[in-house]
Order: sequence, then structure tokens, then C-alpha cells
Amino acid sequence: MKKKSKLILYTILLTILTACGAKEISQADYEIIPLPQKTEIVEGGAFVLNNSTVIVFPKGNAELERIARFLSEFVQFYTGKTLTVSDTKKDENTILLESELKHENKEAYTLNITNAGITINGASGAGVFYGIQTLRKSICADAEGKDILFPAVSIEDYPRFGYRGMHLDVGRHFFPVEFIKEYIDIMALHNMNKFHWHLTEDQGWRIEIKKYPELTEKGSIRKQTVIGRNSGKYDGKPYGGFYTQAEAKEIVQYAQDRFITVIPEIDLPGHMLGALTAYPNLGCTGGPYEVIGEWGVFDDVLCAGNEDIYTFLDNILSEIIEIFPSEYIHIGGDECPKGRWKECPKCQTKIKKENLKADKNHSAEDRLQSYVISRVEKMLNDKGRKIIGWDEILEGGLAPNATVMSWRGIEGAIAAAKEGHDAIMTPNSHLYFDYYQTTDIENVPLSIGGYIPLQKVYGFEPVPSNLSENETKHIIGVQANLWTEYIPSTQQVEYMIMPRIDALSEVQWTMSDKKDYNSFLNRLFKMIKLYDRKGYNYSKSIFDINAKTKSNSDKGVIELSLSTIDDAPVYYTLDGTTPNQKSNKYVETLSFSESVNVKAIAIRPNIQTPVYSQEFHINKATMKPIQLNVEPHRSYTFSGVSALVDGIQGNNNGYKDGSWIGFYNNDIEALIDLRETTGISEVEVGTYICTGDWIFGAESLTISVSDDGENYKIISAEKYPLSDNHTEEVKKIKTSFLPVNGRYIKIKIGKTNKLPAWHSGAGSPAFMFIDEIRVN
Ligand code: TNX
Repeated sequence: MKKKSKLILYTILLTILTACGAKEISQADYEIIPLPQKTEIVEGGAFVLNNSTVIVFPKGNAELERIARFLSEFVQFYTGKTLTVSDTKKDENTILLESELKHENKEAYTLNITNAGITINGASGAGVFYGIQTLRKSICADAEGKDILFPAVSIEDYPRFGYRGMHLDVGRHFFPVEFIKEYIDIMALHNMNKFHWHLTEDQGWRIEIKKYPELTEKGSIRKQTVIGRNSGKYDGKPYGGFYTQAEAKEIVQYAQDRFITVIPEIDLPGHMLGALTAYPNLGCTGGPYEVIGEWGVFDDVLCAGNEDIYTFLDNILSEIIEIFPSEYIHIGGDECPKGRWKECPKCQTKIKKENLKADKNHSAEDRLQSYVISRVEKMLNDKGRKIIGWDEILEGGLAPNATVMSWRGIEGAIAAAKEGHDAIMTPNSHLYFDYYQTTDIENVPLSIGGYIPLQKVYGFEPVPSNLSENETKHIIGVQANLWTEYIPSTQQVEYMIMPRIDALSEVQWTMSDKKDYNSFLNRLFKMIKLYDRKGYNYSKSIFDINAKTKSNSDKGVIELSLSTIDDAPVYYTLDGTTPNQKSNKYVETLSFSESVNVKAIAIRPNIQTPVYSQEFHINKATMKPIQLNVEPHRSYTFSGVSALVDGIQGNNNGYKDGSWIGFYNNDIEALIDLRETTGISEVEVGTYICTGDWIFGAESLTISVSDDGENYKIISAEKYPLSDNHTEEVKKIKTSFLPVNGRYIKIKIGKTNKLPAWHSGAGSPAFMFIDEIRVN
């Protein structure tokens, strides 16, 4: 029988059962996240779960008994029924758990449902656990107080990746043990198996180390916290918190019961101000240091030339491995500035003694960083553990057995895999859940910036196409990171991870050829009903109006299409007034050739979403053909160079949200064809400056004009001073000149090719981010 007609039959059956006065029934379906590899609706009657259903586990199997009890709790949560858990088989009305499946993937399971019962067979306890996750997610939100009808089905399932992780930074903000357990529950709901617990930071050391009590006594407390984005204003309130070893062990056990390994991170040799405050002798200058109350990358790091740090780290790691049985220990390795080491006699002596030499890509201090990482790796290897480090550990030579966590894009993972090392994908282009998931940033909590909407997460493909089969095996998994500089509360943690964690779980679990965003969105509706019942604070951004713009240079118009995932009716205005149900109803793509201020609203009975708002400024260059002499940087190309003349100006939300385009290597020369001889007297270019991230503005702007596209005449050349202090701002540079006529206009934007002496990257090239070139 076809799947559809079968479902119709069940619905009829449901109606008859209910009409005959039978107990009310809720129908389960297998529209779940992550999507199983194979779901087949089969011949035969459905199974009805009722008060007499028994969950059966094999006698003496404590692991499956525990899983059986989880299942019983889940059923109770959905239906209110308390099912019996037993080790005695019955002929019917049972949910039978077993772990006898032969499968090369130890996390595989099968789930078979007939009218006699449900059987979940795992290749291991973990497989059975994922089987019960699938079963519980099949239940619908209306099951309270009802029996449940499960259509006959045969599911065969296993994960695509062995490493399926979520990270949580508890250094910047601290979250209580109870919430960490909830986080683990949310991970379990999504079939994840690695919890990367980032435990130490410049802003606080959060794990008790018995040998060094001051790490938590002093190192876990900062005097105050900066307000907003390093505004220079502080809240004046001490902030602290740490986990005792007993609490951490409790978390490890809680996670282990749910087949999740806790991977602790002790971030070294940078991000160490928490530790240095407690033990200042371990820094190059000797301090004093302070647990810091602002965000960023700080110059004071462990002194790599001081032998005491190696004893210190060895002692810490010895305690860490006693708490955490994980094979992997994360040792950080990211964002360690080398300034102090350059000046430090001890570090320089160490460089000489170890014969660490600079080459064309690495300084001697980069080599010193590798030296630290290799020594720490050896400590852990000797204790039978392996290290994971952020992709910076590639710089200056990779420690022999290290696994690389690639965060600055996917290049780190590619380089590691090519060197025969394992790698985990956590690129900040797709999997940084601290970035915004909506463009409506005025109405959501302040975040670090960036823009990673749900669809972008869903679309991430972890295996780069240029890897060989052998190299591909080194991509062992995928993880999203939650850095918490701007996430002070547990509610906000929930908001940032859900529902992006749903998209992530399908990237981690489901084979890429089975993924489909629209099917995913349908299944997400079901998941969200569960979130509602759990009281989770998930982001409602998936209901936002989705706007796509296109500049149609043939017709000389901007095209704007608007949609919502549930096809809610949309109303709009073009004059900047707030739309309502009486405004124009959106039916098809809008196009305009004059400046407009579009506002649109989706109207639904119970979910309110923000007003979509976008100004389009038309000038003489808008929608005209544009060419550039250089490609933008590949991480910052976004929708491409046409964005420079799309009528939409780069905004204040930071340089990562796609409204700015980034360049690294050369000066930029933009050639715009105005299509006919045009009078011009002014050119403006927007730049986004963020000096802390090595992004500077333009040093010069030179305009030349031509009528034939061959002979150009310079009509204006201006120079601009460099920022002489750290700043983050939008800066528009503008040049005006006596009116001239021309068809082709060349705009040369001079980049900062040498960072100024005051900057920590002095002498290196800067990035430049630009948007909207305006010609008047
Ligand atoms: C970079 S990712 C960091 C973190 C920040 C994060 C903010 C990594 C290894 N380092 O210290 O919290 O960016 O997105």
C-alpha cells in the first residue's frame, strides 16, 4: 500500500476508534529531526500504546534498563502514562529494547513497529538510545492523556559523523549545574554525543583545581563587566562562579548516561588572565594581572620560557583527566598574541635553547607556540589522552597526534586532513551560534554581531569537495560553538541555540543527499511544539519575512521578493509608513527604479514577527554593470560585487552580516559602466572599520572618467588619514569635483597596506570592507 493511502486508513481508523467511545488517540508520525537514513511505512496494522504497554529490557542489562527508564519518562512527559519497565518478555503490547544489531556503525539502530509491538535494536547501548529518541520525537504534542497510534514502520538509522558536538563557553558567563544538564538534554534530543565545555578564560577560571585553590578563589571572579560592546562603561558588579570537581563529575555522569562525552577545554597559552591573576609569576611581566571584565584578545599570556608553567599545566591536567574520562582533552591554542614573548628574556632564551627558527611564514614566536602545544600534547599522550586544539595550532608546525578544530573557516580542517590529522568542522562562517540569526537586531538581545540564519547552518557541507577519499576520513565531525560574551542568561543560551541546533543535528547525522530544507522546516514545526511544551525560549526568527533583492541591470530596476515559511499574508508600504492589514497585499516580486523605503509585515493570529524594513537609495551607479580588478576575500564575498551597487547601504551591524564585502590583498579598482554619458560631480564609498580585527578604512580615493572605456582622465585624487586609535565604525569617504561628463568611471580605493606602528599587527596588511558606491 502506498504511504499516503495508508495514512488515510489510519486516520479513518482513528475516527472510528474515537467515535466508538474508545479512549482518545493521538497519531504519531516519523517526521522527525534529525531525519533517519531510511524510514519505510510497511504493511500491517498499527501499534497502539496504552496504559498496559510494557517496556522490556534484557535481564541483567543495566544499560538498557536505564534507557528503558528514560523512555518511560519520555512517555510520561507526553501522555501522562506511567508504563511498566520489566525484564520479562510478553507476547504483545511491548516496546522491546535489545542491542544485538550487527552493524559497522556502533551507533546504528533499527526501529520496527507492528501491531504486536515496537522493537528497538541497537548496535550498542548508544544505538538503542538514539532509537528511543526517534520514538519519542515521533509522538505529537497533542498526546496528553491519550493512547498513541504508531503506524507500522521500519526504520534503519545510523549517524553520518562520529563526532557530533556542541560547545558552551562558561568563562565569559557562568551557568549553573542544573542548566548544564538541560543543555545536555537538548543535545541528547538531537542525537549529539560530544559536549565541548570551555572552562577557562581571561574573564574567569571555572573549574576547581585542588592543587591550585587560588585559580578559583581569585581567578574565577572579575570585579565588574563591561556594558555593551567594550563601551568603556562597566556595571560595577563583581561576577564569578565555578564548578567544584564533584559537580563536574556529576555532569560527566549525567552526560555519560545519555551517551555524551564531556570534552573539557583548558585554553592555553593565551586566554589565561584568570590563571595569571591567581599566579602572576607565570606571566612574562610578573603582573599584577586582573581577571578582565571586557571582551577580546589580550596581550598577557603564559610565559612560554618559564619552566614553571609546564609543571603547573601538568598538575592541572592530571586533575582534569581524573574528572573527565574523555579520550580527547581540548587545550585551546587560539588567539595567543606573541608581543610579550618577543620582549621576554626567558622566552627568547627558550627560543635559542630549543633552536626555534623563523621561516618565511612563521616567526620564532610562532614556533614557540608550537613548542608549548607539543609539550602539553606529550603530557597528555603520556597519560593516555589525545589533544584537540583550535586551528591556530597549525601555525608553526602541528603537534604529532593533534586533532584540529577549524574555526576560522574550513581551511584549518583542510590543512590538517592533508597532513593526515583528524579535524572537526566548527567554522565561524556557519556554526557560530553567538552570531545573530535575524537581521532585525534592534528587537533581539545584543549579540557579538555576524549573521548566521537557520538556512545557512542547514546548508553547511562539512566535507570539502577538494579532499581525497583518504583525507575525507579525517573530517571526523561537526560542532557549533556558543561563545557567551553577550549571553548572560540561560534563557538567552536557549534562544541562541534553538532552532539552529536542529539544523546542525541534521548536518551531523543525516547523509547530505537526504537533506532538504523545506522538508526540514516542516519537521521543525513539530519540534517547536515540543519546545513550547518544554518551555524553551527558542528564536521565532524562522517566521520572519524573508526578503531577496536582485538588481536587474538589464531592466534598470531593483527587484524585491518577500516570503514567509508558512505563507502567511504579507502587507507592505513603500513610503516608510508602518504597514497594516489595509496596506497593499504582497502578491508578486516588487520592482522599483526610484528610491523607496519598504516596510512589510506578516499577519498571523498568534505569532508576531518584526516589520521588515529596508531603504533603497537609487543613484547614478545603482544597478549599473560593475567590475573589479580583484576578487573579494573568499570568506567575505557574500552575495558578490553587485552588492556594491544594489541600492542598499552597508549597515552598522558589523562586517560579518553580508552587507559589507571584504578585501585583503590589493587596492581596489571598480569600473562602473553608467550606460550613457552622464554628468557627475561626487563619488562616495562606505567603509566599515574595526581596527581590533585588523580592518582599516581607505587611505585614498582616486576617480577617473572616460567616454570610450579606453582613455581615462583623473578628475579627483584624495588621501585620508589612518585611524590613530582603536575604533569600530562606519566611515563614508566622499570626494566632490567640478561636474564632468563621462560614461565609464573608475574608482580606485587605496587600502591600508601596512598596519600602523601603534597596532599589534604593525607592518602587516589590513583588511578593508566596503559597500555602496554612490555616484551623483
Ligand atoms: C573567537 S573561536 C574566539 C573566542 C571568542 C569568539 C567570539 C576561538 C577559538 N576564539 O575567544 O569568544 O571568537 O565569536
